[in-house]
Amino acid sequence: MTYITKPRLHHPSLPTNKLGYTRRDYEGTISTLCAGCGHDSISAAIVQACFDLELPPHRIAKLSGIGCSSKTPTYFLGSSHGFNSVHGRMPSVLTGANLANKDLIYLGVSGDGDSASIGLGQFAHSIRRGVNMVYIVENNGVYGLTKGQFSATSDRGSKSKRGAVNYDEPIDLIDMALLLGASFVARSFSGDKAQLVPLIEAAITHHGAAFIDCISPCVAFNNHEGSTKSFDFVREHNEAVNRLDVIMGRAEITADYAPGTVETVTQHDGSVLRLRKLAADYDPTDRVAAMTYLQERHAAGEIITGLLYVDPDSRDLHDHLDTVAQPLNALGEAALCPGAAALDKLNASLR
Ligand SMILES: Cc1ncc(C[n+]2csc(CCOP(=O)(O)OP(=O)(O)O)c2C)c(N)n1
Ligand code: SF4
Ligand SMILES: [Mg+2]
Repeated sequence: MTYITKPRLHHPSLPTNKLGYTRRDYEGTISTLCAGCGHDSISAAIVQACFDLELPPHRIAKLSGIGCSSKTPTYFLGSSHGFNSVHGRMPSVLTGANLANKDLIYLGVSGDGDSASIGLGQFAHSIRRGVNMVYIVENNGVYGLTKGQFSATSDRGSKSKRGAVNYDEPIDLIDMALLLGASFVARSFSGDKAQLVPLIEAAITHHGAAFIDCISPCVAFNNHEGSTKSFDFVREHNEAVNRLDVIMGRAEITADYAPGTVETVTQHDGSVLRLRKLAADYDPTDRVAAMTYLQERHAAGEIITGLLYVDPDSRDLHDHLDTVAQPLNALGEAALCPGAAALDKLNASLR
């Protein structure tokens, strides 16, 4: 038996959203990950975000590669579409699915091994193409599933469980996402649900490539002294630049804040991101300044979290390709195959 179904019994007075679903309706099977694994907290945050946004589960497609992180889509959104692909290949499968049916919400779940090693090229191209998706890397700095080898995001000088030192420079997927043109970039920590849930909600409402690097400690192989991805290390070095609220449907903003401490960003679909500034000089709409700030703070040993960059006027792959409004998988044969005369005309226009 490769999965354990959750018992359907639950408290009769669990809150429901406007679709009539409880939080349980967004869950999957029982997790088989190690007790305490950070990845399970990310699954719980995804469940909460989809419940809060009142998303119909059948409108969501979850895709992943290979790894403990990539196993997690089995543990959430049990009624959604799912595709568990090959190691590092989630982005191309997601891109293809998105091109065929742009009406679904695409959730790509990956690991640091899956995205920063074997899938680095795939990660890069899906981001630079602006595929409309939420791409979450559950970053624990190791290959958890294959028993704790250093991954490409392990910091130089950090130590494995057995004391071996990593001499390689790390790849920072946030730096790469910014450089490659992602229109939404955030970093969070699996141990900070209050920060992570609104970031996932904002990423879902974002139109374009939304990337979240979520530090997610591996309790089996990378939670010891000498690791920079352990619960203790991340808690001690975590510096959030802002705190986010997502307001759907232009609801009135009622909370009171001191002038200058709140920044609002209105997205494509009318949703408003309300950012309570924790670092006074941080502007999440300035890509170049964000890159400089992150490099400087990284050199000072800090792990910067929060919404790091957002482009409110973002475009996606379909905008770039100027595809028709109707999803391609819903077009009939006549539209997809306009016939020899139309092809002759096109060929003639290119001569
Ligand atoms: C083509 C291929 N190469 C190697 C492997 C072996 N393998 C499975 S998972 C994995 C690394 C997983 O690490 P990560 O993506 O960080 O996920 P984690 O388990 O840490 O969540 C590797 C190397 C594989 N399954 N397929
Ligand atoms: S090996 Fe690590 S990443 Fe995998 S389930 Fe266990 S704690 Fe999580
Ligand atoms: Mg990993």
